[in-house]
Amino acid sequence: MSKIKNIFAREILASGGAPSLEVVVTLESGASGEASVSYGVSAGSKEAFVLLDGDKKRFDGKGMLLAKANVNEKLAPLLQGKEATHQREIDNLMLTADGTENKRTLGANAILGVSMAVARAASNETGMPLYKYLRQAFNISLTAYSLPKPMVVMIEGGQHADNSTDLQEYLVSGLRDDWTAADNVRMEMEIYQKLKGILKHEHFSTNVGNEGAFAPEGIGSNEKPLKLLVQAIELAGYKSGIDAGISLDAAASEFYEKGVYTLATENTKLTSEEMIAKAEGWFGKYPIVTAEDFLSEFDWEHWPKLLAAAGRVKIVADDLTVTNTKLWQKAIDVKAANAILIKLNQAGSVTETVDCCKLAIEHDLTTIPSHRGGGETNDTFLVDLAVAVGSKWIKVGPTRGERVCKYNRLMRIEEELAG
Ligand code: 2PG
Ligand code: MG
Repeated sequence: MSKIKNIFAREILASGGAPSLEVVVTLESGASGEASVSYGVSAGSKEAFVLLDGDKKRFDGKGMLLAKANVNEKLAPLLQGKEATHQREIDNLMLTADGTENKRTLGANAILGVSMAVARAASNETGMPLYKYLRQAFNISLTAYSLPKPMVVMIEGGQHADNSTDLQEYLVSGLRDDWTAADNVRMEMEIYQKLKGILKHEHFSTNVGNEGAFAPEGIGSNEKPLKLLVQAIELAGYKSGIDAGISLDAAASEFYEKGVYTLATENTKLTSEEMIAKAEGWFGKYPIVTAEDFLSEFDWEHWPKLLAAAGRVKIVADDLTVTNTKLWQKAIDVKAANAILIKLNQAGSVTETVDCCKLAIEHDLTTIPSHRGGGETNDTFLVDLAVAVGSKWIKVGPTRGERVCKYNRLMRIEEELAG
């Protein structure tokens, strides 16, 4: 048990070359914790508010000096002397001080940075690894520890690349429960390398997008990547549908307007029903295991129809539910989705993120903690969270330091749990 002595924020850089926030929390005992905050490119409209400076002369308005000042001048004095292991109480104090539904006053970047750094400091204080500490702090007992399998972005388009697919992400998801996390990671990277060879052979660029996945310019088809992934899985010596499946993140809110889904690369416009029919067709033809945001966050009424048509495929909500317990409860009630993408910065505090995961656990639904597109950092909190709440997968890009550090953390945890 130790009280918070000092909280300090600094502006750092995130993966896209724009600022983010890093927070250091020091306790009276001398223990400390550090955390940094990520943010997205194709963010959902109801995500917690990221406070940016708006000063066009600095980082084109994307500076985080206001959020930094809110940590150093408002949150630090508020929390000094508070018991670091009382995470829920600390988060609640910050939410009350903010006073808005989406953290507009202090900024979710400021609040989350403090929230994560407090959890790290407390875990260091208690001598427990973060995943173990989180289970204890939030009394997570319904699920056992689990080592999530990687869900790796292999091809990216949409807002994450130029002139690639309309759909945002094509991923390979590990399926073998009887393999180690390290084996699953190895498989993914072998598939990624084979995919590179296939793309080269077909004269596509192997340049990468925001998340380190290939962004084949001019591919001109939203279905073609599915074929390429099956080929890559098999060429790498794995069985598609048994060792590895395919996941999709359409990020469909980005190409939806007033009931119409515009697939610009194919020069096609589809209704919601036609999108659902497209999904069903693909589900029958490819080893697809999850489909995320296949419909827009503004098209709630069609989500239940998609879920009803999905069969074995898990329907994942991301922009629809933005790691928000109320929206997730609504999605569960209306049967819009049976899996949820979890992003700490969508929620804006550790407590709210864990509560969203717990709601999934209570309903026996799937959680998938995820990286962010253009504003990711080297922080690996999401991996410990995934282990703590028993997530089935973690969604992260295949290359670049801010992505592979997540897989490296996963393999370290595996080693630690094996004793
Ligand atoms: C998503 C994410 C991460 P972004 O839509 O799931 O891949 O993208 O962080 O840009 O919202
Ligand atoms: Mg998404």
